Amino acid sequence: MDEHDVTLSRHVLIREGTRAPVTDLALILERIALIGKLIARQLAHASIRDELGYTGDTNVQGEKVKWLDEWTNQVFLKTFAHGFPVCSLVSEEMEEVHHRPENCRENSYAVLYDPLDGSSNTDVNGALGTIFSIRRRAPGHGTKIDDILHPGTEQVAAGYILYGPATQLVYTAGNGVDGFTLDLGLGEFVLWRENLRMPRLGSTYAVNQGNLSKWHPGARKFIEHITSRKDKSTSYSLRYTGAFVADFHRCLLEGGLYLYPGEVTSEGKSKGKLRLMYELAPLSFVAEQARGKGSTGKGRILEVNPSAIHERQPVYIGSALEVDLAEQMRVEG
Ligand code: FBP
Repeated sequence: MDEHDVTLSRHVLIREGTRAPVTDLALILERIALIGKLIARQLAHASIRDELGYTGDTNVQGEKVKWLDEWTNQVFLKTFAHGFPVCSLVSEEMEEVHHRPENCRENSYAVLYDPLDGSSNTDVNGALGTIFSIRRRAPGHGTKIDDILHPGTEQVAAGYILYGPATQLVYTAGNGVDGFTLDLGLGEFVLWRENLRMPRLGSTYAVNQGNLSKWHPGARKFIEHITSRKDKSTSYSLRYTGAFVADFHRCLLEGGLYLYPGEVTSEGKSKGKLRLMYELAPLSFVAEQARGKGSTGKGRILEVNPSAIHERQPVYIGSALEVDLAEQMRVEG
């Protein structure tokens, strides 16, 4: 081990200004790091072990479940089985909160997560991710979730793991954003970048433009506006991977915008696809801590008061100037 190699747990323990005690954070992030290593290893072999494709089940979102969606969710459940100080798990793949009363103490936490983001990429060896959000639990809450259904400003930590050519973990605990790369030889996440700052302006945007006709006219005008520039230096290129985590990671490093506008329903309402509690709130926390922004198109995602654990919202997230422009152009009316 090179003396310069700063591992994740060592870095967490010396982090200042965090929203939760670093000893609690180190325990929780160490388990999330282990989950990342297990998933990265599984993804590398899934194709030759016939672990791709669908299970035949449908999840709480009404989506067909991929084998890897199910497997990655089980990894979270097993890894946090003896997971003090985490006593509750909320997953994209589970309808209800998974609660472990034996792990409850004065200082207890819930982990809300999307075990495998970008699952349409599993069978084509595309980029994938895991997204996590850590929140305090009020003592004596049991399986009731009213103490979790609060705005994203109440997260104590959040981040993601990107399974790309390298496996990288990026997180914030309320005092800046740090990035780590999995050193396969060492089996450890080693510090790669500290205090990441998102450029205020980028030159790429990520969106499923195939949904254009379903959007609010404001969102269509916005895309037209940023793609109609003749001058190469101010025009935008489309970069869409099919995985929110991978597209967000590009915005974090190079600037730019990821958007998933709402689809206008017959009642004229705007229905988002991505989930607020374990996709949008955690990445908006990271974005803001890196001087970027996360918006519903009408306002700050971190100020949205959630009404349900699997609530969806439209999203415009990335460089501050692009998100401001989207809001000014009233993309969601
Ligand atoms: P999952 O968490 O179920 O993968 O859904 C989220 C997501 O896959 C994002 O990662 C991605 O950006 C988006 O949905 C892709 O949606 P679409 O296939 O409609 O473009």
